Amino acid sequence: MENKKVIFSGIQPSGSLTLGNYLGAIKNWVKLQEEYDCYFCVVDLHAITVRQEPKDLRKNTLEVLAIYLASGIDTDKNTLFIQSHVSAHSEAAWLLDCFSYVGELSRMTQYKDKSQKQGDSIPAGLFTYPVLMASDILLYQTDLVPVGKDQMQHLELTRNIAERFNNLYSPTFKVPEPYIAKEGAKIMDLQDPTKKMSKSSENPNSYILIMDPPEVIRKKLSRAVTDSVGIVNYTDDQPGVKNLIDIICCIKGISTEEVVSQYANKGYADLKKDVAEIIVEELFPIQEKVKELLNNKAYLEEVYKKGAEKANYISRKTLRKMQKKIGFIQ
Ligand code: AQP
Repeated sequence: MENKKVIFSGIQPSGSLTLGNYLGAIKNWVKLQEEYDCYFCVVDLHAITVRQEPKDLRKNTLEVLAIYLASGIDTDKNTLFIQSHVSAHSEAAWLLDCFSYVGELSRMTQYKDKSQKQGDSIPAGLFTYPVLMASDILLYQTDLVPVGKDQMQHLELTRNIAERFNNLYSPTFKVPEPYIAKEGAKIMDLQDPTKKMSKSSENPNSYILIMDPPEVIRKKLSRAVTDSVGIVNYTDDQPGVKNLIDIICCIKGISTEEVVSQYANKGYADLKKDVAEIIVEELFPIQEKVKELLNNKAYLEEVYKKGAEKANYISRKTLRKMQKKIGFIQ
């Protein structure tokens, strides 16, 4: 365990998780757990940057944890925990807020996008979100962070904050690198394939939820937006079809060329039907396991308590270092 590189990653319980969260994050994590010392977190503190109904937040938090487990994340090999159970995250975030600049935070494109939807009352937490993310990562002396393109800017900011702190005092944080997965694509919105599939989208037909029943998955796929070309090609000019091919490749572990050749004499209806069945086949066993786990709250509690204990121990060490260097009496 000691010599393994550290990985940190998390998902917000800001809704029920999508096929994008599964194929873009969780499915890859299962492969990482053999080689790395992984911290997989349910980032509930991040979720409240947008207003959440308390009962939904509780439900979604446990569901995310159950999905991690049901997808094959092993509690003996990894540290699985709920972010709000480890107070060092909030404490370190305040300290790092004081080492971050308004200018650099204003340049974050996710802030620009998300704040536009908030009208005049933009929560300050939405603005400082990347500093909390920096704290999440830096507290565990993380080597690698699995990130999609959308999160690269936040990781770059984390690296800048870490270097700034290290230069001002003395080396305190490991400066993390991005981990770009070999497999795993960006899964796009089924109704607007130029946008990423997102759990907070207003149109339920635009996403597949990990917990969607088979008939719902089939219906959503049959309504997926394609184009008028009529031939199954893997090209940016046919983003809807490209997205369906990506989904097959991610689940089956085959190349885009293989998929295209399989559909040489077939149309979009066949493609959509097959994609639906492939998704159902992949998700069904996970759904059954999630339901079983959600009926066993005592076990889930055991998992998140054990994870919080380890995460608290490790993160406190870094937090104490930060406090000491800043000049707080200990
Ligand atoms: N469509 C996607 N394709 C590939 N990967 C995706 N991820 C999310 N959507 C896709 C990956 O899931 C992890 C974290 O997700 P998150 O829920 O913490 O934040 P997010 O990226 O903002 O996801 P959503 O669904 O769009 O959430 P909301 O709607 O609440 O903002 C990351 O590894 C991300 O790459």
